[in-house]
Amino acid sequence: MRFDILTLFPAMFQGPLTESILKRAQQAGKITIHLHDIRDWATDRHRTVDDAPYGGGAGMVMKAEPLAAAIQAVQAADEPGGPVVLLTPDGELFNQSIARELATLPRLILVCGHYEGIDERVRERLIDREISIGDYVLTGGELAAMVVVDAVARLVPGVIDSESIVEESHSDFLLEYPHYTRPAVWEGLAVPSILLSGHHGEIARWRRSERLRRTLARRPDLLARAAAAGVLTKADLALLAEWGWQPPGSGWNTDGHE
Ligand code: 4FV
Repeated sequence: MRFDILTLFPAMFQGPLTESILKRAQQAGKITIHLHDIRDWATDRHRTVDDAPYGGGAGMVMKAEPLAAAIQAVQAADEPGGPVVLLTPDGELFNQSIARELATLPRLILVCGHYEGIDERVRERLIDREISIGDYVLTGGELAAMVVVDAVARLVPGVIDSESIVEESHSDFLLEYPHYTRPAVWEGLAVPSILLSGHHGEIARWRRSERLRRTLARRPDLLARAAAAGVLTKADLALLAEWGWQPPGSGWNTDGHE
C-alpha cells in the first residue's frame, strides 16, 4: 500500500513512521510512504502558503492555489489513484472499521491542514473524504495523519502477523482481554491460574468472558454495537444476562427490568 502525505512540516514524520513495525514494513516493501512539502508548490518568491481569513478573525488560512497544485501533482505522480483524505476535527470520527476499510486500498493521499484550516473551495473541489481522530483541536493535521497511517498500515497483509489482529480491541467491537507474561507472581500479584493450565479451550472461554466483562464495564456502547452487528454468541448473551445486561431493544433494558 502506498501513502502520500501532504504537509507543511515533513520533518515531523521522522521518527513515528521510521521506527519499529512501520520501518520494517517499508523495508519489506509492504508499504511505501511519500512525504510532500506543500510549500514546494507555492509560486511567489516568499513561497506563501497561508493568508488572512476573508471576513476577518484570528489566525491564518491555507491558500487554495499551492495546496490544490500539490494535490493534483501528487495524484498525477503515480498510479494507482487513491482517495484524497483531509484530516480535520469536523471529519467523520476515525475508528477500527474505517482503518480496516482503508487498508484494502492500494493508495491513500493524506492532506494535513494547519493554522485555522484550509480554503473551503479546496475541500469542495479536491477532497474525497474528511477524517477526524477525535473531538479535540490539534495544532496541525500531521499527528492525525500519523495516527491514520499507523492504524491502517498495521492492517496491510504481512505487516504484522494476522493472529494478533483477530482478537484485539475493536476488531469486533469488543475490548481486548488482559495480557500477562513472566514472572507468574509479581509484587504478590499472581497470573490467573487458568492461563497456566494449558487448557486452550478454557483459556479461550476465559479470555472471551474477560473481553465481555471489560467491554460492559468500560464501553457498554460498544457492546450494543456488537449485539447489533450480530457478533455476540448465545453463550456471550447468556453470560451478559447473568451480569444483568440485555441488548438494547430486546424488551429488557440493560438494568434488567421491563
Ligand atoms: C484534527 C483532528 C485537528 C484543526 C486546525 C489542524 C487541526 C488545524 N485533525 N483530527 N482532531 N486538526 O485537530 O484530525 O489546522
